[in-house]
Amino acid sequence: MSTGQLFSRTTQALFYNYKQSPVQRMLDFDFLCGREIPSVAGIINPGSEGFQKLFFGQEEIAVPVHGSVAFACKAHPTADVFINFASFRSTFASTMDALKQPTIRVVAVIAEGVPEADTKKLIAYAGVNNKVIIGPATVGGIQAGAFKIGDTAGTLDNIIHCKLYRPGSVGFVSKSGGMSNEMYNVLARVTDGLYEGIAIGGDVYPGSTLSDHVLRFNNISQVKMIVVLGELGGCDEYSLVEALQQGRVQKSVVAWVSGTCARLFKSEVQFGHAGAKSGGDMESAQAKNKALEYAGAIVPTSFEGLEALIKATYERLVEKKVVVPVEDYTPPPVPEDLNSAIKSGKVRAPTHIVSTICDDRGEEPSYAGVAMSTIIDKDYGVGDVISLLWFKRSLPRYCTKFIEMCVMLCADHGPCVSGAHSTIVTARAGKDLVSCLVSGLLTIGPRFGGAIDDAARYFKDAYDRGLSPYDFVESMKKKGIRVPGIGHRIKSHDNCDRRVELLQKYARTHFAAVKYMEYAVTVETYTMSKANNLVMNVDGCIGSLFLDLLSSCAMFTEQEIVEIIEIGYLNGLFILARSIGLIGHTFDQKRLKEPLYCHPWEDVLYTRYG
Ligand code: Q5B
Repeated sequence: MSTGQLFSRTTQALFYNYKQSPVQRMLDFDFLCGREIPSVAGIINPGSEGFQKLFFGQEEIAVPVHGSVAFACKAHPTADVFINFASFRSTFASTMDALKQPTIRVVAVIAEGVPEADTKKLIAYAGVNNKVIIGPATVGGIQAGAFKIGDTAGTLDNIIHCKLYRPGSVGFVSKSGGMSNEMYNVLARVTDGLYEGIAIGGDVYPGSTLSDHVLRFNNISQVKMIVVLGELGGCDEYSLVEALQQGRVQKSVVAWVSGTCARLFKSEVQFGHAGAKSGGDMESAQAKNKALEYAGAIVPTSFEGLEALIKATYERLVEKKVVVPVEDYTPPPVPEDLNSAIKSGKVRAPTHIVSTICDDRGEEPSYAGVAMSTIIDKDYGVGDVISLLWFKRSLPRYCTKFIEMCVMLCADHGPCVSGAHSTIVTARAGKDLVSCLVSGLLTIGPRFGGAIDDAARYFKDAYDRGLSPYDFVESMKKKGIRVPGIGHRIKSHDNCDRRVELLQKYARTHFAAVKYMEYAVTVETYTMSKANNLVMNVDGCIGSLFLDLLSSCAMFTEQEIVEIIEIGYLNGLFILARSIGLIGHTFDQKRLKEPLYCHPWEDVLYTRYG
């Protein structure tokens, strides 16, 4: 790096307080410039470590994330620029932390509103320790074709338009970041472009001044002319006047101090920047422009004249062969992010998930097209919600009430059944709620609670084929299959299952037809002639009654009914219902602070046979 250079094509930075967009913009700029290594070596996100996935051209790279400035500097000893995106509240501490690191040479402070007292301390520390601060309240800076700080120069389109992907011959320094963008445009139009541009920031006390950078540019051989854009307020421009008067700047300086309109106001005017306010006469744009011109800068009579003067100065330098205009080329295209390309309609991409039951976009989520507010306003019950989310239609209330009855009646069946037992043992082993619930749910299957779908399948098939109960049960026996929905461990002819009675009574009253259930009853009559406990159980009852609901409510085609049975919707009713009880058993055990369960030895037959 020649004297005065802040950056090069190998400069790497540490980025404090991760913001995806500016970091990605830096990497996109790198790719555009043909840099070989990314300009962001690492990210510092206090308290978190790992990596962030970002793009370097088309390639996805992992940029390391560090939890502290010291760790980051140790991990990346060649990264000598620190880009600080901390808020104004934490800027002082993090900037001071960075300035104290021997590896850090340049610190860019982006935050606005940093207390002046803090900035003064940072400036003092940087001065003694030979470090450069850009900012606060700045967008940063850029060395064309080499390195860019954060959001400097805006979008990729603007960077390409302003030819910032390759170095030109102009050194530019301004207070305003916004005006820098405007000026990069002007420079691309009337010169061979920018070499380096710095926005020192609009605070009263900038970390580095206009003259600091002009003097640097004066030492950079590639910079052939210098453009300065000052602002009313403060006295920063006078140090440049002094440098010019002392002959410390040999290169042509075109300068303009904006804010001449402040004179039109009767009282003191504060412009956008903290430092940009009309103060005494010396601080006026007019006085500064005059002083700069007097000291030898090329100063137009108005901002409108600035572009023409830059052009004339540049052409004179070309004529004198001080500037040999750089040759232009087309930079490589930077791949556009898929999201922005989709947004602008440039590309289309196939979706990876299809969902038809719930839409959470927009102002209010909806279930199968019914808005949440309708569900609440119209007093929908959980059966109506199941109807919408499982069957994608609003079933009549007598149907959804039947669903609710199934859920309520199957919510629990005591602590001794398979599911509850498992959940209780799990809870007593100290496991969390989800584990306890899941251990119980995992017992649901063909013998316990999960026979509803099979009951529906077999009853439907037997009834539709016109099989007599005898033929049906005996054919099942021949195949070695127990009739799903028939049989119970406890319940029998003399110990009826009240749940079955209640559901049957409701269906007989409200359903248009109960042919499948009546068929199941005839099967039950036959199986009970074999054994007292071969009753229609709750699974068989729900399975057969749901067939009746589906076929008699006139809201499903035969094809849809077959699909519902084939997919196996109906075990879902038991799973949903029993989750309520299993959760209850978990809380119960935890509330009782029951110790670890151990099954008694006496209750186990220890044998070597079997
Ligand atoms: N036999 C439920 O059996 C159970 C027969 C059968 C023809 C049958 C059994 C069965 C079908 C599956 C089913 C849901 C395993 C049940 C539920 C929820 C619950 C649970 C709760 C709750 C009970 C003795 C003799 C044998 C068998 C014959 C038995 N079932 N024949 N069709 N279906 N059912 N599951 O009492 O000649 O001696 O060899 O698999 O519908 O899970 O409350 O507990 O809310 O939590 O252990 O209600 O019926 O009788 O297996 O010793 O059989 O009867 O062939 O004959 P058991 P087993 P044999 S509701």
